[in-house]
Amino acid sequence: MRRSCRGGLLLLLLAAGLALPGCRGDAAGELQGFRLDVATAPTPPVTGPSRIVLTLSEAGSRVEGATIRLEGTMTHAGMVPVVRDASPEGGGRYRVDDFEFTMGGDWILRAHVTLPDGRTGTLERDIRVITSPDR
Ligand SMILES: [Cu+2]
Repeated sequence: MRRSCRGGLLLLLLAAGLALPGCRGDAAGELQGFRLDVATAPTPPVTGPSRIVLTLSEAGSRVEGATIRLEGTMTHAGMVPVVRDASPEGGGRYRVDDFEFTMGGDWILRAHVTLPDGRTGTLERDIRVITSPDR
């Protein structure tokens, strides 16, 4: 059973590696305890112009008075991120009217958040974008 033991050790090492902090290389880090919900129009999201409404909450309560810069990117090399500032709408909602999904595929929407008390951090949501038949 030597072989399976070694496999187990490898798995353990991999798990330890994954648990290392700071792998994402974002200085601000993830905002713990907060939640970001994403709605797009059109839905489901397609390539081209899109309106995005972000809802920020903490423990089920909407968070007003934050500042959010939305960065949309993909995991492959050579991708130019799409960055927009969101406008507060009240009720913990923040809107971007002129977002643009420049490619189809798997996107990461990363909200750079400044909370009303000055704390900063990021929240991410993955989103799949369909290639519009018009493009
Ligand atoms: Cu891309």
